[in-house]
Amino acid sequence: MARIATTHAREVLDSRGRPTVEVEIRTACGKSGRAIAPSGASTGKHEAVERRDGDRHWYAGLGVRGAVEAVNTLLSALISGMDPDDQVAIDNAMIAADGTPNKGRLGANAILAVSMAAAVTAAELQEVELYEHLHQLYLQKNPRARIIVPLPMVNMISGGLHAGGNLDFQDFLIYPEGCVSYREALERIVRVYNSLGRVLGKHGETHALVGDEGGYGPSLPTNETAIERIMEAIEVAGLKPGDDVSIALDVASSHFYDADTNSYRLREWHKAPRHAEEMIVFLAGLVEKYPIRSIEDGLAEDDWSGWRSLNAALGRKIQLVGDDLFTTQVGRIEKGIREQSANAVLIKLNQVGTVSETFDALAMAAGHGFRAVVSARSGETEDTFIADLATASGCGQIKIGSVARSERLAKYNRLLRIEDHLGGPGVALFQRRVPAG
Ligand code: 2PG
Ligand code: MG
Repeated sequence: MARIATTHAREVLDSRGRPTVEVEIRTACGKSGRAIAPSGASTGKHEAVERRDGDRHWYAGLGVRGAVEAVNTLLSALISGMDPDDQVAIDNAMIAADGTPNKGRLGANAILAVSMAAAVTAAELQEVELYEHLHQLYLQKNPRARIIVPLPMVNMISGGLHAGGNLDFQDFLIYPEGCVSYREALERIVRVYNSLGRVLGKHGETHALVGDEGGYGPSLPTNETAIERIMEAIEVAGLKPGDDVSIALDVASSHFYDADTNSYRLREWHKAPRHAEEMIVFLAGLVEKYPIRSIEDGLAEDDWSGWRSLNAALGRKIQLVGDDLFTTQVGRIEKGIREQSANAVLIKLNQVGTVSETFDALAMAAGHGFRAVVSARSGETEDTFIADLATASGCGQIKIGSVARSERLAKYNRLLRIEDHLGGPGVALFQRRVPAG
């Protein structure tokens, strides 16, 4: 059995130039694995806590030297001598050492980077691809899982907290529909992205500036205008909206939800307070008019009764994804299943803080006919772990951001390598359409 000899963390930067935690694990036999924790901007209230120093003289308080220290002292000693293949034991030991329900003491950024690095090291030891190793791990929780190259849900226009508040909705995305391979799907996405740049330019709208995830960040009068521009871009690219390319939204509505009045305040409503029922009518109107296949966070993170009505209204027609609602926590997903609040869950490793708990969330979804979308964060790095995770779990969907900025392209390119490794286009199992619930 190979044993962990050293675990070393350092502070590195994410795609917004903010510090994050990188961890490198080495075994006695000289194998190693490295991983970096991502970081969100539109974070959910119920996420595991990312530990930051708060020292204003170091990266304006955003430093992670405390989290790095926690790895280099406590966690390093804790997992020394353990087998990197023993993912559950490593994760459980770290959870126990932290001792809080939200990993706030040692920091979810510290714990997650160690957890991911252990998986990368185990794959290195076995001399298998990371997705193959993750698949073996996941089979223990979901024996029916298959290896599937995921369908990408790709950001075209950014708003909300990712683009300086130009639009209320956070992401306007597309799905390539019915492609025979991931390689073909990616080409189609880039075609629409480039066409959208020209369409925005034609309308005199900014297309030179991109948001945190590489989507265009124009100021548009309404959220619907963004959908209109994407529809036009699909057609200009010579493709058919709905058949060749469909649309998805991440409304990220927790950020314009006003808890005091239990209402949603959109700029196009002049911030007049409107209740969940009116938001549902608004979203249903968009679904009626456009080929929208998926809506994420259509309502706020604790508006459970609103979500139930939303799912009753639209859940049979489209995918309704809980991101801030579920925050990748098994308990919240279980509640959503029980209360029929949604039909899909967004999966983000750092919302829960370990690889094992992420698998628990995926298995919980799969076991109850819930769809799952593995997702990047708006603060990302060159780390490509999620491309392997999505493939390994066979969940069928991934959300990485747009096809610009290398922290995004690193993952898109990793999926090209994975497809190739699995036998190439047409041979590898590729998710051609949004999976049925
Ligand atoms: C989301 C994510 C990714 P953030 O809301 O789904 O787009 O954003 O990482 O800022 O939470
Ligand atoms: Mg979201």
